[in-house]
Amino acid sequence: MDFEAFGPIERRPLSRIQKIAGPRLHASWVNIPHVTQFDEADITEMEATRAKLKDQATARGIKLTPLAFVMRACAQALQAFPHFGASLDAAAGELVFKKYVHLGFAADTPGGLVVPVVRDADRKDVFELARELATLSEKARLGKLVAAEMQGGCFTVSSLGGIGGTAFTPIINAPEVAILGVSRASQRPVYQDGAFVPRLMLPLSLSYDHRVIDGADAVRFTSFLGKALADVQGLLRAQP
Ligand code: CAO
Repeated sequence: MDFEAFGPIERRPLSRIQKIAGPRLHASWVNIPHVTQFDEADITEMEATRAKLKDQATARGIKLTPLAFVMRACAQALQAFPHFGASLDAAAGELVFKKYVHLGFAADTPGGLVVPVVRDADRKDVFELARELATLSEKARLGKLVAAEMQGGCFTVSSLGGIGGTAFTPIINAPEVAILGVSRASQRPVYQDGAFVPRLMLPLSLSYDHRVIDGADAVRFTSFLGKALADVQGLLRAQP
């Protein structure tokens, strides 16, 4: 396309990350039948508890962000719904179930989008998860992640909640079969016991591979996440 015919232009090369991620995102978009399920979670108590724990976390050098709680809830949901962490081996006609819960999270870096992986997320509490999220995202921003730190994920969380938005349709990070998008929490009127009360609601956008997951299970999964995020004591309970 001759854009110069219409006015001045400038050409800039894609970043190294964009060159790698672009074809992968495209392949996922065209090869996987995506459906996105929207839902919301009441995180009023979770955020009140997080605020109470902030000083304790800071004393341990940890920034306790909502993402750590969301990752904890996802680890619980993946134990309850193992096929959301599986991979499809279409050639063999098999689903591959993994006996581990490694969770990826999308990190925005100056070079582009990368997905570091928190290993054995099901065995980590919110403090450990928060510490690892901070360490990995800092490494990502500095361009210092090694390949092994971006491999082996079972499921990905993409949080845009720190920036804004109400919902989006995340692209599945193949060979995974589902990804959770998180948008910005906001105070909303919720009808409870005959009256509207202000509750802090977190928007969830779950994209899934419809060859592996059906719509009913997707809603069961987001409903489970909603309950898990509303049960802050459950999120804080020590791990086996
Ligand atoms: N709703 C409301 N506020 C939220 C929130 C949510 N869902 N999620 C985070 N916040 C708040 C945090 O509490 C924090 O506020 P304070 O500093 O007052 O405590 C602030 O937003 C910033 O959070 P953060 O960005 O430091 O931490 P995080 O754990 O939410 O996110 C990371 C870490 C690495 C995911 C993030 O920095 C990032 O890169 N996000 C972009 C991911 C992305 O690009 N996804 C898109 C992929 S598809 O192209």
